[in-house]
Amino acid sequence: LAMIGQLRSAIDNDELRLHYQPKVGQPDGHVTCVEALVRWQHPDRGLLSPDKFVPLAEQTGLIDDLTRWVLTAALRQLTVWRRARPDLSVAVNISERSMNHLDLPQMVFDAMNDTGAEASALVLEITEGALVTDPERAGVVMQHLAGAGVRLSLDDFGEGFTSLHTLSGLPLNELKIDRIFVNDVLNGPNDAAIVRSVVELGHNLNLQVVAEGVETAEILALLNQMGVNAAQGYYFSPPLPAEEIMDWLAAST
Ligand code: G
Ligand code: G
Ligand code: MN
Ligand code: NA
Repeated sequence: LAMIGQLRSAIDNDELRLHYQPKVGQPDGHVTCVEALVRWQHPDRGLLSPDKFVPLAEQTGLIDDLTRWVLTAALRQLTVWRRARPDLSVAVNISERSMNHLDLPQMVFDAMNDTGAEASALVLEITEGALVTDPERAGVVMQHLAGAGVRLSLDDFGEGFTSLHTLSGLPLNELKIDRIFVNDVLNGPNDAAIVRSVVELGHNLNLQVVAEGVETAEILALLNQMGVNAAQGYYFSPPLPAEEIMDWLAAST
């Protein structure tokens, strides 16, 4: 496919862009983390969303180069932001394939060295699905990263089938409740019970619990009653380019 070669040169030629979406602390509204979400500024097709090329990168092995690019760009941006906001951290999404790569920790440490970023300023969001293929290997990778002080978040939680045994053995800091449940929390027959249970489970395991895909004030109010630690979604802000997210942060605090 022509697209593979184009993606290869897009990575090499800095045609990728990062947008950032805040995780808003609850109930105080203080933002301590922004999630980096990659886009491809394609010469003919405009700004492409990750759904259009991240799966391709996963299938072809380009994902390691893409992840390296994202980590380096996000940490470079973060070191600039931290001069004004020393408590800010950045979250980077790690694909299933990279999660099962024993080389991932070294790639992360290299990106920290190249940018001068501290481990504690980085959160890696690992989709729950990444733990299914080889939970033991993923556990080894996570232990290595956590041992160096990198924070780990389990993304899209509730979508997969992580056993409670696996969950309790992993060095996690955060659970992100999948937006499917969050979206239906007011209307779905069981979604409120699911979200409430996940918040309680997370807190019993000493994890921060983040709700993603929050779109209305009513949903946010219910999530606050349930005790979520942070919320993210269009209600607060869509993913925005670096300059715009800083304006948003300045205006919101
Ligand atoms: O930004 P958007 O909502 O369109 O993202 C769609 C999906 O792409 C999400 O599941 C998100 O986790 C994933 N994604 C976004 N950026 C990255 C990235 O840098 N690396 C990986 N592996 N996935 C990403
Ligand atoms: O899987 P991950 O959490 O990384 O996915 C992030 C994706 O979710 C991004 O592509 C982002 O655009 C999308 N997103 C962020 N906030 C909302 C929201 O409030 N509603 C919906 N439907 N999607 C959202
Ligand atoms: Mn994510
Ligand atoms: Na998610």
